[in-house]
Amino acid sequence: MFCYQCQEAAKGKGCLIRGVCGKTEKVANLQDLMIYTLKGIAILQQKGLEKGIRFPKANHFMLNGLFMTITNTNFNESDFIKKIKEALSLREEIKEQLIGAGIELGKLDDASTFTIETDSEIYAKAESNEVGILATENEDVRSLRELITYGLKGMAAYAEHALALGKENDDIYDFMVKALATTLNDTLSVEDLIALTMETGKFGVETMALLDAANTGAYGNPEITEVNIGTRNNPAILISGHDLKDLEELLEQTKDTGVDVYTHGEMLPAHYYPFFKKYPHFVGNYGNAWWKQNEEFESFNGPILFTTNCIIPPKESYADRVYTTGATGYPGFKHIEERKDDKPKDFSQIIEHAKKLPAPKEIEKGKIVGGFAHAQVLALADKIVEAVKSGAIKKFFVMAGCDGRMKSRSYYTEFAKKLPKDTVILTAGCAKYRYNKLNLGDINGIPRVLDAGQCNDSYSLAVIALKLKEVFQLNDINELPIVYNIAWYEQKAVIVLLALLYLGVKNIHLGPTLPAFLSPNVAKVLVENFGITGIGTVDEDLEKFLG
Ligand code: SF4
Ligand code: SF3
Repeated sequence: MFCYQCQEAAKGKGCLIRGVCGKTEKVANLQDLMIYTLKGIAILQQKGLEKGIRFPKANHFMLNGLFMTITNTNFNESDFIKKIKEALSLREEIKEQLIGAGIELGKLDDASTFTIETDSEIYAKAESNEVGILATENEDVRSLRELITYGLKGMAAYAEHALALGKENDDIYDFMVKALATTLNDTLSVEDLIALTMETGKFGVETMALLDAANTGAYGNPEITEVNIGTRNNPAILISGHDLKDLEELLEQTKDTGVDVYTHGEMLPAHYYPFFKKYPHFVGNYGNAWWKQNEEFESFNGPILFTTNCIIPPKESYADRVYTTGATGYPGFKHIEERKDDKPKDFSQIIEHAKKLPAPKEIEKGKIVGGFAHAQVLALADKIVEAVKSGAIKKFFVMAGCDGRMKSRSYYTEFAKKLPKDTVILTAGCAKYRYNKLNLGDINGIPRVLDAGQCNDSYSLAVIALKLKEVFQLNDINELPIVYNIAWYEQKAVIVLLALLYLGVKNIHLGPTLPAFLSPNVAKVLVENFGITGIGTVDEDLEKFLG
């Protein structure tokens, strides 16, 4: 195996034996084969697209297949084997359709033609040299191909959430197909791949806008909300991940059952949506970011439902209480099947399970405040502009992104604590857990930590920045008093980063370490054209950013 897609890549280079995330060598190889197969399908889809033929089933399959390979999403060999088999039969279906439409298939690469009969052949193919990341020998080409692929993974996750709410966009699918197919094209130059990387950012913005429209269309605009972090005395279910449709169905099915529902990690921002406030048994948020799940799931006592990443290998004490759905999976966890014929998912076994278990153990008390997505912040625009003009707010710090277990991430807590009182943090994603319980106070009633929501709601932060640029009549988004100090971990953060670059944001600080998949030359392009840098010590950085 060779994997270097996340911030925890072993020794800052790549995982070779077993992932730091817990991914086994076999799963890593199967994920590579999954991606390779999707690329082979994309090459065929592109032949159809050139003649105006789309393949909706393949588009949906692509979203789910990419999503399954995001860090901490799926650790199940059997899920990948099943999916790869489905991919191969889908691939042959597409070929038949193309031939039926009179389209010449021409000479096809291995990714579009290889065949497999048995599971052991799948394992053998997954291990073979032509399939993995290192199959691309040129380090810079490899780096750009992976950067684009990781961006597509993040895009796929967001597009799948939008799709669950009935929103999709063929332009996004067409781009994803083109980009996936292109990463196997050996005739492209480094310059071509850089252009494709920027285009990935453009479609990243479109996908986040689509998801924003889907979420706010279904559940209303997030609004200032106090979220309870204590517990009640009823049995309860903990829901984690990013999928709001799953949450809606779980809340409907737990209504009047005596079972409460709490959010964990990235599901916290669901509390900010007006729609979810109508459920009195939707009690609050339990715990912190994903990497604390070992201890927090243990003390929660009830069943846990994963709708997306981040899963970590469980402790035995709670493993039998964990359920997955959607793209997620883990050996031994029970899986809730997909919606069929427009019927909701069936969560009854989780609810029955919850009834037999004790209420959660309280681990903290109090409230956290959030709900500052674009509509809410723009409603406060006058107040914010006034505070900037009067000098009450000197600077904004965008500290969106991911949290993670690396010790060095304490940087973000210390940074938030040491920021002067006339600064405001704009956040989104699970990065917020490093400072959202610090009680950093407010400026003329505007809280000093404005949480827009999940990582995809970084889109809101971009909308806010563009609006402020307009209000202050600036020519360039970079003239705003905003510093970007972003934390990344997995591939959703990659698409957020590419989206910000596409929007013209410069001088982003990325930590706690720069991606292992950036070759020195690709890193140089990012530094020279966009001013991307890593982080230093808190004191050095504060001096630099405030100077
Ligand atoms: Fe290593 Fe991250 Fe890949 Fe897991 S996802 S194998 S931790 S690089
Ligand atoms: Fe967190 Fe996994 Fe990235 Fe959606 S839940 S931000 S790390």
